[in-house]
Amino acid sequence: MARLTIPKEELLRPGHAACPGCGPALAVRLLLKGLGARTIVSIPASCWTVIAGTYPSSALGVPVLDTPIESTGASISGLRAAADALGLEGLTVVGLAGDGGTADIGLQALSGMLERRTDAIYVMYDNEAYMNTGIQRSGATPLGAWTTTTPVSASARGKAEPKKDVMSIVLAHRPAYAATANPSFPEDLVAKAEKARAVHGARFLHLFTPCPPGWKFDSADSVAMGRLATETGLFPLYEVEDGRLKITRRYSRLKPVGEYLSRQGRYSHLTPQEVDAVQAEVLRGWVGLLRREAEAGPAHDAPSASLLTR
Ligand SMILES: Cc1ncc(C[n+]2csc(CCOP(=O)(O)OP(=O)(O)O)c2C)c(N)n1
Repeated sequence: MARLTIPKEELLRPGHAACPGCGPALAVRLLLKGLGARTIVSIPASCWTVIAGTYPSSALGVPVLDTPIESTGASISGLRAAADALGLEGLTVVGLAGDGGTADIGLQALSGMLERRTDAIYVMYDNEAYMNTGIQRSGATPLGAWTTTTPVSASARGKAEPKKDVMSIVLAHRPAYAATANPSFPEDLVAKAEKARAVHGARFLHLFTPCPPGWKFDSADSVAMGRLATETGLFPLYEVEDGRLKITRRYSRLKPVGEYLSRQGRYSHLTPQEVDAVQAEVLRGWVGLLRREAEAGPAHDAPSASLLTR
């Protein structure tokens, strides 16, 4: 999957309003290098609304539609219908939503867009909380993580529930293309964006995007944090095309997940036993992914006629 060169054209301009070390900013900078200038982006209420800024001084070199937080999926379906009605050729329609706007508030509209096979790319950038409004937990916040609504106290240990598996929900809709990507692996991310652009139908990208203020780590460490997430197996890189899953960054040995958790203030309360529990969960997920990749046929294949009664 890795490619050798990354396009030089910058569609995220200098002077944007992201925090230092912002994972979502880096991820979208790379994403747009892969998607190219003939792209229109629908952005719901999120950090990215602020990062892009307001018309006419947008930091993005592509047209932007600001939308209500719950409506990303519906809005890109509308944009696609409008582009088709106007006969606009070669336009890539993209929704760019946070994990709160995707895993929780916009899930219904995402499901509708996937089920209708809307010819568009839905991108979830995952900073694992509602960051723009002050670090509230989302469905995508991981187990044990501190947020302002999952405190750590004598009676609470951060988020009590595991991270919502949005990719599995998406894959149940049988999209034309879906992939995870991480700006700490830029060639892989750009290659997946290029591939997503080339495929037609409903497409989905899950981008892992570290957030220094929300996760409580030094802004200089964003790229290192992203690398660790994948090298520990916590955020594996893979793609699914026509139901076939392929791991795009393979490791024969994973780093211990403690190396990742111990560098973030949101996990500073975890005991060794709690870290062990996360480790066990990560290994289960990795083994499940390997198994899924090794499955003989794609999930979309027609079942064998021998399964039918006669
Ligand atoms: C229906 C609705 N509820 C709440 C809000 C307030 N709000 C604006 S941005 C935001 C955070 C969105 O979080 P996420 O989608 O994870 O993106 P991030 O801020 O992390 O980039 C919220 C809750 C809103 N705009 N609309």
